[in-house]
Amino acid sequence: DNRSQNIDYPPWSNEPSSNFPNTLGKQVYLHNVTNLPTIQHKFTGREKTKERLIRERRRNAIRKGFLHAWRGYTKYAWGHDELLPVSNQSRDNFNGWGATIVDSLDTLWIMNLTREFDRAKEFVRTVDFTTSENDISVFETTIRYLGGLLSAYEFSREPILLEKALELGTALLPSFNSPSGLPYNTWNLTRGRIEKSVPQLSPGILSQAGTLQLEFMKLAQLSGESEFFYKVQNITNVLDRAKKSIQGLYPIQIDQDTGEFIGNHVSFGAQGDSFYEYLIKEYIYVGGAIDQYRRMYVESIDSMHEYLIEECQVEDRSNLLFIGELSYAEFSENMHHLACFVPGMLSIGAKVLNRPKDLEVAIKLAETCYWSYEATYTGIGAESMWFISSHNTLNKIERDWIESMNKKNGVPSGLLNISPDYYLRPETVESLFILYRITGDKKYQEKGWKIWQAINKWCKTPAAYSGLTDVTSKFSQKNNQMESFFLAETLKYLYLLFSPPDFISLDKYVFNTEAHPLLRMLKNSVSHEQI
Ligand code: DMJ
Repeated sequence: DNRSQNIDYPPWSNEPSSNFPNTLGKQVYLHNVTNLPTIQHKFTGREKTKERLIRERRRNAIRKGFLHAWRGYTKYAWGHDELLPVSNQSRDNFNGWGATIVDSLDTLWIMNLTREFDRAKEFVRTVDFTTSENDISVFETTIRYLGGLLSAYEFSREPILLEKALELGTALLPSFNSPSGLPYNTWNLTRGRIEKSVPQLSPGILSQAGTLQLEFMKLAQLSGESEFFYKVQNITNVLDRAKKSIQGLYPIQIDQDTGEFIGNHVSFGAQGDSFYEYLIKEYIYVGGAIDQYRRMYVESIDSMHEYLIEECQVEDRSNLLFIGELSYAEFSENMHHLACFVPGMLSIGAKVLNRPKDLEVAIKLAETCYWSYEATYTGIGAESMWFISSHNTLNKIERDWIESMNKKNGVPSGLLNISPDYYLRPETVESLFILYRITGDKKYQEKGWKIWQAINKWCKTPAAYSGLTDVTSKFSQKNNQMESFFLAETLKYLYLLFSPPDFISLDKYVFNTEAHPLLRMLKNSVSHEQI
């Protein structure tokens, strides 16, 4: 039975007690917040002057890159969600609340861009987060806007940022009012659920339902309203209880009416990814006080090792592993760029839960993610790759034919197929940053620097940075997109990779899936005094 032992006997109480100083709102006092094993490598010894100079030069280069993107956005797209970095127009794909501004707030703070931060903060004051013209994505709104506001609030303590987070969190709550309590994927803040009559058109998505918890728990902690916690805890409980054919592997679609999974497609890439990431991060956030998250994470990772990790067949690279998918128990050799967050997640979990094998696998998966950059003409990794696993039974003639086609098309050897576009995604540099902080191995900084050089070379436009249509080709076009996560995540992780290692320490913060750092609970820390 893989059901939680904790659901009916929660490890929190609703009686104020000085023994339980950490709270998730006024009604939830966490009993057992502990100081978990440390995550970061013990960086001892003084940095040599030459090394410091190189590191600082690189750090400044990333900051300059950020400013280039930011200035292009402010010049051509201020107040809109995103700049279109080739045509210098804008788009409003996140309800026109200025997604790039809100998503960038904490990066501005971290990079010490104070004037820019103040201007962005004043903009936030003008946004009405209570109404929406269109249906909005509950997940994207939560990770980009709510996460951005909460993180920036914890850094700056500017009351308006918490006020706006509370306004937005409150406006989103009705989207959880399905029969099971799982959120609808999209919600109209003004009119409610428009497509209610055709629920079969939009079953719940695992990553969307399972990646709200950190933000709503933090909102409960900071606002005093435990309701936010209860809502997302219920989602976790529904996912925990729903029947799975393999313990720990959650299908990516779930019915909001019944709370049961639909179909049997399992992925650590699109539509699954950050659900798994949040299990370990929630556990870390509450200082281990809610064991359910650890148990669910361990169940998932144990099954991931067993069913989803395989060896690649890449020439001259014997050690590379990749993470595939399962579709109705059939292994699929497809790995998305999105899944390159896995090495970071695994290595954090390896430290906190003392699981050395997870770190070994993380290191190998990170090698594969880096290889996916190194092996293309542009030095940038593709959106999706189909590997040839070591269990694949292709014969030599078939292999030779594939390799000759790969050569002709610029596809890295060892792949069956590729989706060659690039959206300025962060996952690989995210994992490099985390592995650097965990192992102290400077090779991760070198890899990150190479990636940045490639991005700067291929993606830079006169106004900002753009994604690409084909990372395998010297004729790659720019796709005229700069998602807000480029400023929120990709550039932040690169900047932190070249920052002193105790700056935004992983032992103090947990990052939401959009790279917004949130303060962790520590034993004896008092929630409302943390801010
Ligand atoms: C971001 O919005 C988040 O990192 C999310 O978890 C996945 N997709 C993008 C980045 O690729």
